[in-house]
Amino acid sequence: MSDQPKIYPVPEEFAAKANLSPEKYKEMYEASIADPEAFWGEQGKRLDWIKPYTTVKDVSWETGDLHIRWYADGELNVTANCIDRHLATRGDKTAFIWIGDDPDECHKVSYKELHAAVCRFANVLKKLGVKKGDRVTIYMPMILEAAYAMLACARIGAVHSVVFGGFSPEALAGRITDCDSGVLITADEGVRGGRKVPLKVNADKAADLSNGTLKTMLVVKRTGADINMVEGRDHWLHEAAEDVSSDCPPEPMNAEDPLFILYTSGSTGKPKGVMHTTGGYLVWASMTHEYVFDLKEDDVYWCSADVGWVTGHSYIVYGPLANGTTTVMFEGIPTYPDASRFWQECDKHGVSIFYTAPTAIRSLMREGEDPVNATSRKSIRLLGTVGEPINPEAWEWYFHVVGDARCPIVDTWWQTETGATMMVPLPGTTDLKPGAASHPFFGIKPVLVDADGTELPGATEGNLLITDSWPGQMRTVYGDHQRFVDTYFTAYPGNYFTGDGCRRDEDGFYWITGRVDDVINVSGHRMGTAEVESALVSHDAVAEAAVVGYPHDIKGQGIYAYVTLVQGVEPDEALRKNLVQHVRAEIGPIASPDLIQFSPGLPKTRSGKIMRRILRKIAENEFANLGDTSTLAEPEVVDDLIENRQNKG
Ligand code: 6R9
Repeated sequence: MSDQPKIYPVPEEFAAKANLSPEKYKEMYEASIADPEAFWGEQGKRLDWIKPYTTVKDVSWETGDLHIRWYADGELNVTANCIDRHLATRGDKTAFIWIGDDPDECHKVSYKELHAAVCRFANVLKKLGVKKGDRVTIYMPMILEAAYAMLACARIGAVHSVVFGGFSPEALAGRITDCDSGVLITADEGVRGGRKVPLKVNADKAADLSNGTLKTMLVVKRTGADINMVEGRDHWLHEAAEDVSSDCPPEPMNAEDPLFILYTSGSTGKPKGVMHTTGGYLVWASMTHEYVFDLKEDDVYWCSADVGWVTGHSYIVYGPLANGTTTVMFEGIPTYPDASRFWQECDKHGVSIFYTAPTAIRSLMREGEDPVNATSRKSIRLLGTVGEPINPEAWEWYFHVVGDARCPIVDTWWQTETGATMMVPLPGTTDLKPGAASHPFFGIKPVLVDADGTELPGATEGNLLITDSWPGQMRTVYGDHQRFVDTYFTAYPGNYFTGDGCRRDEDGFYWITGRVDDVINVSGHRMGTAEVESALVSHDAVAEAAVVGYPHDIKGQGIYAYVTLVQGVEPDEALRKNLVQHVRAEIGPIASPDLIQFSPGLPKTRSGKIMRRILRKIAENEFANLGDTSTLAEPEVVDDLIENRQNKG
């Protein structure tokens, strides 16, 4: 790559029909910053309110009195907005296209059918005793019932906590107990890439580990596997739904009532329960979905994420349904049965908007152009990415090979905490620079600062802050408001600290450079190094562990673990495998260390702090560039680390 990144103008055919223009973006953006009250007061009207709001924004980011409220006296129901209000005009329109792991399996659900399915599911929850405000954990494969379960909770005012189906029983149990969730919705098994995932078996283990927190399990039959049902605790959905009505009135919710909790990794401690509320979140999810994807009524929209992540919440379920969109839900993986799968399905269903992650693009790129060229992809008009910075090579491949240079790419930067997209090259409004998150969405004011919090003007690089609230901002860390204050509002008082580094170029485009904290991004999934470390040290053979990220061709970042063994234990290959297995069991396969280096000692300061900077450099193969090592207690440790560095696979 040359140092000068390429610039692509908006493809002409796209620009001619785009909802936004550069002028319109500028006008709306300026209005959103000049008078947020007026701007968001107007945007709130995109929803149907049972009781209209009379106040718009009530926010303080002062650490002593931190509160975030939007539309605070309004009442609404999320599912009334995502389903009921479409029935008159879009009742027969397809809400979901479900695509099975097996290419022969596919199922369409109209808005009318969605209404009945969600109402029935909601009535089952009621029958099981679920009440407004109760926390319900959802541990599901990518089947329609996962979406029905989320919507059924929202229908009756229960708070859902979706846990990714790839997480281990231990990780699931931790999330169940943290939010005191008495009900779990799961399936007998999941199916991905032709392989079965033993969800109910995992759920049973999690129930045992939850110390009695979990009282009720609702089980969806997916594969028909022979599973253990516990009398009095476990219920089959199909049996429980036999005698319930397909009508369930939507519960009126205050705009600030919780909608969901979603656990995400941070730089310290156990995962945080990010809490989102009802009104502001839905305004934000629906508005960003409309503008980011240049939405038209007849679009067939496919976001390939899993509902276990925030992208699945905002951009498979809530945003698209609030906008009456036809949204695709895919059970499988991009390379099964072969690397043509995405594009074959796009052709089959006439997908017009396709949104995926850089890691998926890189894994397909490795298979070459033939699997792509074997398909038409003519229906696609817009492409998107999310989850991590996209490297320019992958961007170019996506643009030229997948999109035939006809389709803009929306590189959407955002976080679980932000609810939905914060920065993006809005389609039709800007030239495209491969790898740049580009420009702020309406209402978002980014600022770059140095470590002391001094604002850096012009073309520069620094830590990324956001200066003012937006409706879809997380409201708190569930059960630990102080952690919310400490994590996001304390380092740079008066601002929201994203944890990301960012560069602003001479044209004013923003480029996310990656995390500046101890969070690594593996295949677009956030992983706290501290979490992997504590999983490692929970193994009997391990005395100490330090985990860092290193560049990985497919995953973006790989997990590199330095492990010091307890006295008397000899390192060998069997132990290495055993440690990987142990981490998988503690957290899940996504946390598997890619490389483990056994090291007699770790580089520490005289006060005992591990110098991660040095460990990162060694993992990155940058021995010449270790920086200041003068504060090391035992400098010779570093020589050993360099000598025994593991090779990147
Ligand atoms: C939506 C989501 C958030 C972190 C975020 C950043 C990275 C996400 C990105 C991106 C560069 C993009 N990230 N999208 N970096 N360009 N388009 O991924 O949420 O799982 O909470 O991760 O992911 O580092 O801080 P989440």
